[in-house]
Amino acid sequence: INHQSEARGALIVLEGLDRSGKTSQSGRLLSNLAGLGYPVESWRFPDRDTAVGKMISSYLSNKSQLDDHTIHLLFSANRWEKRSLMEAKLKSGTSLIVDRYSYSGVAFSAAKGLDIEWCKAPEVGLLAPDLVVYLDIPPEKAAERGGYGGERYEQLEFQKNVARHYKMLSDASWKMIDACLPMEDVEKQLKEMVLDCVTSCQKGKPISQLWL
Ligand code: Z5A
Repeated sequence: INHQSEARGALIVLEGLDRSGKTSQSGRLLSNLAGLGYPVESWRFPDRDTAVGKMISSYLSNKSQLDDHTIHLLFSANRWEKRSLMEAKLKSGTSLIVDRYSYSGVAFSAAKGLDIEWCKAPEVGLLAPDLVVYLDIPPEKAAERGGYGGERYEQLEFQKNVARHYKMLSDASWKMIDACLPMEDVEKQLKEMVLDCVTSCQKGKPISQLWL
């Protein structure tokens, strides 16, 4: 099969609490799609390699302090830095698997008490995902998984609050996967959902923008 026609790529976003398995599943999905011959890349936000990303990274590891509004705008700016490249990739036929996006931006800042509409405003005009998959895990279960607790935000009460805000942001278009299932089961469900989405993008579904 030739997947390399003028067909555009799909923008696939994985969301979920810390330790829900986004990184693991991004890797598996990347191999699965690449194995089927689809041009695909895996991205993540924050992108810690840019100048803005370095400020975010320092904040997350508690090496610097920033006002809640300031860090919110930096997370958003970090997505804007990548917007034109993202659009170019999609138009050239490459699908992108993105680990966290604007929904993380809003859910985490709103969980700190910032107004949700204020949080959404700087995201308006970024590219809208073609598919949002939420890896659903109770915060208590996530906390039991390895490596939890090192960075800012990795605290149970805060994660519960983030989960509530994700629920407020989700709509009927989101696909949910029970992230407590074995990794292979999550992988299989994710692959099926994503193949459907990639196909509809190839058939000409237009690229749209967030929250307009
Ligand atoms: N943040 C924000 O505030 N505003 C924004 O705009 C954005 C982000 C974009 C850094 O994110 C923080 O920035 C994040 C949100 C905030 N803070 N928190 N919390 P990050 O992306 O750099 O880090 P992360 O997303 O929190 O975490 P992570 O460590 O990458 O988790 P994960 O990707 O979801 O999970 P994982 O690494 O694939 O798996 C975690 C462990 O669970 C690992 O040991 C796995 O082997 C295990 N695992 C995974 N799946 C399973 C299953 N199915 N069964 C059993 N065990 C499993």
